[in-house]
Amino acid sequence: MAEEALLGFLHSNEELTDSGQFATSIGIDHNEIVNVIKSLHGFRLIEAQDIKRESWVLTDEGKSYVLLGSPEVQFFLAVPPEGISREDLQKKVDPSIYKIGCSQAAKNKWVEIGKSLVIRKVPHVEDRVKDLLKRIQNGEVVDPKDVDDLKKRKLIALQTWKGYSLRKGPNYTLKRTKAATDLNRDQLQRGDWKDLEFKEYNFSARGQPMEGGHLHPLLKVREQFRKIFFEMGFEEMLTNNFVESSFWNFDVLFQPQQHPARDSHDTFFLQVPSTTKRLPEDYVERVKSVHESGGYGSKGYNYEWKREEANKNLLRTHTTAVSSRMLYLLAQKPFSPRRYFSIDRVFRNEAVDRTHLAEFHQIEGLICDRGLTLGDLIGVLNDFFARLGMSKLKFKPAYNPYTEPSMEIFSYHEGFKKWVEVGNSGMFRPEMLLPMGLPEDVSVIAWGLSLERPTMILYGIDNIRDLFGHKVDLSLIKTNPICRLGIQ
Ligand code: FB9
Repeated sequence: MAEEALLGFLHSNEELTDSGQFATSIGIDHNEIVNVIKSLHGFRLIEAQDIKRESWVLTDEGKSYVLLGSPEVQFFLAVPPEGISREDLQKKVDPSIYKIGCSQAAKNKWVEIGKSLVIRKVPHVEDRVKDLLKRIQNGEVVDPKDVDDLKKRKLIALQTWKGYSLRKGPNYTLKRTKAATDLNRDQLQRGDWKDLEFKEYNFSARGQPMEGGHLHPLLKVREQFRKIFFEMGFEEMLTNNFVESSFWNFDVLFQPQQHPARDSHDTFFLQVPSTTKRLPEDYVERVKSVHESGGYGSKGYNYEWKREEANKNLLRTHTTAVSSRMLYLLAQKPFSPRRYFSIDRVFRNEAVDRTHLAEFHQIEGLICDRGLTLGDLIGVLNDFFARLGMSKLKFKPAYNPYTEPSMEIFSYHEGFKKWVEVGNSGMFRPEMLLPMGLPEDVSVIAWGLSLERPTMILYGIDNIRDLFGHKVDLSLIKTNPICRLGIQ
């Protein structure tokens, strides 16, 4: 109806100058006309120009004064010619009118407000405010000074009306045929496809939102790291045990039993089951011996190593516990070089802050081969981080209980214009490798970093709770962009 009326009007008129007046003339709501105009404009059947009109309309308070009179007149009329006590007047006049009416009537010098008596000062008054409001309601022009006074009293408000003036567009037609949106078998067989007008493809239209599963940013970044490790010939280690014994998490790494990291302030120990059930006894003896009295060229730590300490179960503090298990298994058969990696959760009983929780995902890579040197470690680190887009590295000597030498890894971040610590690395000590049974000329280079740090930087998240945990906004999970790291 509205579409036919609009197209019909333009069929016999050059221009439809005002969509608002047109809507009134055909008795259709202007909003409905506007929707039709937007659709016809989209298909170029019409050309629409915006019209914007501002007009004053009465507020609810203003409308009530047109009906009941202005508060000052209501107040004046409540004062009898002989005067009235203030107490009686307050009972007579509506409380919502009294205060405004009293001040306005006094300001107009219509009444005199004595200590106890209110008297008239004029015999009668004109309700000018009511008259002005009625004229504005009728669309009449009113003196700007009066408009300003009424606006200040919040009796009128400015209303902006938006409409359109219309002309025929390049695709104008008196009756719009519904554009066909697909070509089907019947149309082809009947041949009436020849008479159809097909809707143009809107290549800028956004696709329908995919309702389905969504990957968490951490998982997207993890996939990029897995891809890089696989490209570099690494195999993924099995990391499906959050619970570990202190033996595999610390002792086999030659980490002494009195090391602070093994304290319950830094580590989550389990109450049930508090101890591990089974360890390879021959290997335990070699680990005990290397801690107490060294061997393999090492003098050891010279303390009494306790089995019950090694038996304690904990939540693994690093994925290096997984690396130690893999290397031990590797040492139980004839040696062949290997490249392993792992990416999984680790747990530390440490103070939490904006960027650290009591757990994080550790990424760890290791290469086990004969005659590896620190140069090989630096080389593989440059290759690995270059694939992440970080080509400018520098290394700083560091200390780890289970690697010697050890290096902190730094990369120059062009965005932050500063060096950012991107990981830690080192060569596993002989006191770790040789008790496992690995050949003497085999060395292992390894490095680690976290998954959360790169993910937070890549996704511009500065609080870890927005990325991980029960407060994560699900819309982040649904709408986070794809992650493409480094060389593709
Ligand atoms: O991830 C870290 N930083 C990082 C990594 C990537 C990155 O990419 C950006 C896109 C550009 C940005 C930053 N770090 C290691 C360094 C710091 O964030 C540090 O403050 C936090 N570290 C964690 C441990 O903190 C409790 C990150 C985590 C970490 C540290 C060391 C290892 C693993 C994870 C290790 C190891 C290791 C060493 C030798 C042999 C085997 C494993």
